[in-house]
Amino acid sequence: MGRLVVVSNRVATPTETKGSAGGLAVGVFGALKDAGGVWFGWSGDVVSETVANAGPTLEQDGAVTFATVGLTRKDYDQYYRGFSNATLWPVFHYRNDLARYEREEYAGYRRVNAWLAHRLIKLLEPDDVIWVHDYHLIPFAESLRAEGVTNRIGFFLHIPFPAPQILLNIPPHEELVKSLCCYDLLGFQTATDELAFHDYLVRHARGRVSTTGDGKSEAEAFGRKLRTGVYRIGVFPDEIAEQAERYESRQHVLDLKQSLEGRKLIMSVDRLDYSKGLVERFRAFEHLLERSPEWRGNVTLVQIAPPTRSDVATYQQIRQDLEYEAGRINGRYSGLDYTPIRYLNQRYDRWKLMSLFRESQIGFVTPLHDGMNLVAKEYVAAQNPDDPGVLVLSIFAGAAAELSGALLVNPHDAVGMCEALQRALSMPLEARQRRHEINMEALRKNDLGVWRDTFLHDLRSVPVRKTGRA
Ligand code: GDG
Repeated sequence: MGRLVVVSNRVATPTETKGSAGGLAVGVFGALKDAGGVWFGWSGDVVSETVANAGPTLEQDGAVTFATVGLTRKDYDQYYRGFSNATLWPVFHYRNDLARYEREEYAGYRRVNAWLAHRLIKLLEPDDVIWVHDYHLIPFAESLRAEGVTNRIGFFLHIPFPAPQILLNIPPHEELVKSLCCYDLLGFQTATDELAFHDYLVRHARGRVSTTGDGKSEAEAFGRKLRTGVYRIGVFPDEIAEQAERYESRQHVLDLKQSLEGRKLIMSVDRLDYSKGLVERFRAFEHLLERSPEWRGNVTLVQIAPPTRSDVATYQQIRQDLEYEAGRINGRYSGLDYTPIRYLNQRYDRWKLMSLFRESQIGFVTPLHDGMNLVAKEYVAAQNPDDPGVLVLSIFAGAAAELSGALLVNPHDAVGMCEALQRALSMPLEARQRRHEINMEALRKNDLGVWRDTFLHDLRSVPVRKTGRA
């Protein structure tokens, strides 16, 4: 079996792969450790051109090499802040209204992809299998192929793939899809995303899609053949359950409990991003207080929202909007000893978060669009099976297709969300337990290991190419 080479915009540090930093890093690292290999990508540093070109910096951890490069200010602005996060991210999340398109940024995006691919080449061995992650790196395989690389290359899209009519808003949509067709295997989070991609190929690229014997799809477009599949990302539920229980008796949980004075707790955790539906969520909670006076003073919403991409303008706006809403609602419903919304604009330790989930009666997860949403899965895994909380989940999270024990809501319907909260707050123990069991079964059946191993198995089964250029 050849080595594994993982390519992602950001590379986890060796310490981050060891435990509490995030499930994904741990999951991907597990596969790297088994096969041996390289994790390649941006270090997160903005550096001078000389330093950038001197990279990659190598750090060895057993059979795994962490290989990172810095980006120049111009590359960071055009590739990361620009086309990736101000064009692709909003459009792929159906927020064309927040997207901008600049030709220079797109050119920078392609230039950085080509440059990154070139820097990886000297680390590659002939049998390596290459697994590229996410929207920052759509043209990466095309750049490798242009340099004659024939290795198997797979791509996993962590965010939604938009319906063609939405994708058409990005002027170079055809080039992007053509670039995707340079991969051997494309993985999507949900059947809806895969279908949207097929739809584009058939209706806008004169492509063909067929089903293989093993239920996977084969596509042909732009003179290239590739496979596509649905690989729903998961978590390691038993590890989360264990850690959440272990942290349950720590001081932070005791402090929280004491401060709640017997009130019910609704928990939400999201990166501060407009795709997560935070403003709509606050308004739904406001409806609850407005329509159900019996809950005033008796329920608290804790929203943890660590800032991300804070140098992108649309992210500054969502922060302002949210601060305004939290202030307005708290002004309206606070008492001398009661604040309805506790809005925490900071990052917390992972296991601390899981123990807070365990303490709460509701996990309120209502993105407007989300590839999967791991918070929803983490919330379920962290519950105490003897007295589990209820997950209130948006129909627009990829996770909604699996977690049929959740109360599903439309995040644009404030009253509907408020009704789901009312239902969850007064749900009898037996019903909560039944729903929790259904959700846990789904998590165990399709955990992070299954996601990773099926993708890699399918990628390794693709016939190897004879030439780099497709
Ligand atoms: C993308 C896609 C897809 C959050 N706050 C803190 C913290 N987190 C952790 C959560 C969770 C992760 O970050 C967030 O994952 P999500 O899946 O919810 O969302 P995105 O960041 O948008 O991820 C998404 C995912 O990729 C994987 O494919 O599911 O759809 O958008 O693990 O717990 N972790 C810590 N402190 C925090 O304050 N430690």
